[in-house]
Amino acid sequence: MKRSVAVVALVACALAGAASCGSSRPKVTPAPPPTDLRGHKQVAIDAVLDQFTPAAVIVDVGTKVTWTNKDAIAHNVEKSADALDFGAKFGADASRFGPAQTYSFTFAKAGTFFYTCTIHTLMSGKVEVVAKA
Ligand SMILES: [Cu+2]
Repeated sequence: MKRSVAVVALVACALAGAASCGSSRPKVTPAPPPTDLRGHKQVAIDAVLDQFTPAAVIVDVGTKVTWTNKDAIAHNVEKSADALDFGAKFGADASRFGPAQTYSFTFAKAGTFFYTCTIHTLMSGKVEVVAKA
């Protein structure tokens, strides 16, 4: 009986694909694909449950992005340390991004811009700005 359970497990493993099977290597969760919001003049990103949602977006050049803090605690929105120059002063500190506060920035140049909440360093996001086709 034990043997047939093992065989079933092996078969299930093979069917599910090698990646999901038994090794002790840490699982690497691929980042979800960015949310494609091209074609919108304005885009909204929430800071909620200590996450920026959606965390990664694609927008057209000239799009106004507005972050809204939907948590009960203060966050900030700051350029990541190694991020590209956003083309203008970017960011809102915690005194301007408390609960229910918003921050807006219009992305005037193309590029991939990384930002973060420096209070909760796992909170980070990315705005891919592309020239209109
Ligand atoms: Cu935060």
